[in-house]
Amino acid sequence: MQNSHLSGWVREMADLCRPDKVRWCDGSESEKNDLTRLAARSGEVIELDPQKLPGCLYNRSALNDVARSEQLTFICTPDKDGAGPTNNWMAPKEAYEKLAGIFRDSMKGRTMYVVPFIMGPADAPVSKVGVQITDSIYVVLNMRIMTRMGDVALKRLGAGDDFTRCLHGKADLNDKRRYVCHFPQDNTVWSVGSAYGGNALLGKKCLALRIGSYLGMRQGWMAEHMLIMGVENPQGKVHYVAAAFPSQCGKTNLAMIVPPDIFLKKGYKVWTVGDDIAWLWIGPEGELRAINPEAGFFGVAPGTNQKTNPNALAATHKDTIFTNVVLTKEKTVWWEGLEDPPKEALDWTGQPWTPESGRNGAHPNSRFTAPCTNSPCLSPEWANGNGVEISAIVFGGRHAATAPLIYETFDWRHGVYTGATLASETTAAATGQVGVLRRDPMAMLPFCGYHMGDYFAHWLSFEKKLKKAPKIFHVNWFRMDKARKRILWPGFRDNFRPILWALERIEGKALGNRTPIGFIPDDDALNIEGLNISRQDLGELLSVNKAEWLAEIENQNQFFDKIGSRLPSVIREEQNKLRQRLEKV
Ligand code: GTP
Ligand code: SPV
Ligand code: MN
Repeated sequence: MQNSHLSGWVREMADLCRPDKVRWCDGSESEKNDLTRLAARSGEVIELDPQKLPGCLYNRSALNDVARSEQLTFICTPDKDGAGPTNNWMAPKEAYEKLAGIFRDSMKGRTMYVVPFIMGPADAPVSKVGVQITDSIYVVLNMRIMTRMGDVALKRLGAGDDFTRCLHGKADLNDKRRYVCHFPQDNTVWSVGSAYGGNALLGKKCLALRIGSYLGMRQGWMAEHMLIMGVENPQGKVHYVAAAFPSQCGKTNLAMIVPPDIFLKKGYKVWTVGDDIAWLWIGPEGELRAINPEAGFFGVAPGTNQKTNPNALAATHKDTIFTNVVLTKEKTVWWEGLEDPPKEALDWTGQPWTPESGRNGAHPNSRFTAPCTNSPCLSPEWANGNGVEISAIVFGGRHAATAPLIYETFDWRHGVYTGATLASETTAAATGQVGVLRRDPMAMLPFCGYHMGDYFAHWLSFEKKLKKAPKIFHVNWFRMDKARKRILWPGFRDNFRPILWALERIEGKALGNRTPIGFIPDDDALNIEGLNISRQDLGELLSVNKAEWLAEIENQNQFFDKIGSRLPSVIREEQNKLRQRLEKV
């Protein structure tokens, strides 16, 4: 071990946690096999059928540890204002002391794994090195898929001190003693008491979004909760789209979308660059560029099937880890929405389960961890360290009413206002009530590592720097009929249609109706060839209701008041302009 900063820190953490052993991970295949064997022996994972699902593992989490714990997630800046009104805050000294108390001796009888990793391609100038310490083999095996892990990261780090220090421990998986704490000033994350997803795979939401967004604000780039997809037209021109939707609102599905058959026949193709996180910066020509800092997909299992997302499904057929899904007798997996339910199986809690048992077999936030390289539609540019040029930014959420299927904002400021006021009904991705409308600006409410008002200002600051600003759109796949019984839009593959409209707008080809909220597809501009949808439903999907929108604006004010004096005046100006446009009609 050459790097004294790293070895010193690891020694310090080992002195705190007192593991029996410290094991440095190199990322090799033999190490993977060894760790798999150890985890299978302890029951931490179950090896699945080697013929049907080669290299695949099954895991059940603790019953109280099935989603991100937003209430237990803290931004620990020296003063409370640094974290802002939308984050939980703890003073750094208090947080270190409190968590040290839980970490102390917590790895006795266990092995401490040291996992060096890179977020981003190994050679990309914008990539960042992290080192995660953990006592969970399951976490190591996940990090191995989700990041560039092992020697490659040590090589990139060299003798330097520039790495995010990520300490993770399961402790006793007690949610009364669970904390996910971020120390942006120290480039450090401490997480204890959970082994699930974003709480425990610290490269993902903790480094790539919370610490990343803070670094981006300081250094002039952006870390966003966005998928990146390339849409290739029949002439072979590829436009890249970055889209921010809150958790469980369709990023993975859109990132891997298979266009409807009529578009496939015409020669359209979609390429996935990333499905959850984008790092964006301004390129040499004043264009917006982006990379996917991850190397795997941590995707929602329920609802994924051959019809909704065949590409995601295909990505899970080898070298994949399944968490909290149904385990069949044949050592294969199943979840709600998948074809061919098993006759007899064990549910995500390990109880006997049949399709007739009247309860879900898989947890609603059950997930697959699959390497990006398993994806049949992976973009040839996915690991290009110079990123791809973004032509369009899309914001979206779950709205039963108000927001139409798609609209185009008038300019960057109006687009930033639209992102800043993004709202969505809550989902199972986080612990808490499901289906409640909450403001989730840029889909970053749980992930912004600093003051939300400053975050909006950071977004606005790009206006001057962007010579080729992408157009900004808003979509809603979840609008319901008046009785709130039925989702009006078929969604999934057909989401390609509004996306295509957006790209044709960029090329100046498609017509849009100017409305107070932005441009909406002209009756015939949205290609609905081969789609079975009534004119009435379509009309409703593309309608703008003045009373609903005025109420929406009123509702935004509560959120603005919460942000307080650091809300940039441009955001209120944009809101006023929208109100004036609405009042004119
Ligand atoms: P995170 O990984 O939590 O960030 O989620 P995500 O944004 O990647 O969402 P994902 O694509 O996994 O979709 C979440 C859920 O929404 C799944 O159950 C999907 O089946 C469902 N879903 C995705 N797209 C659509 C759509 O167009 N219409 C409807 N009705 N449901 C959708
Ligand atoms: C999300 O909740 O947005 C996820 C899953 O992508 S987790 O990694 O648990 O944050
Ligand atoms: Mn996500």
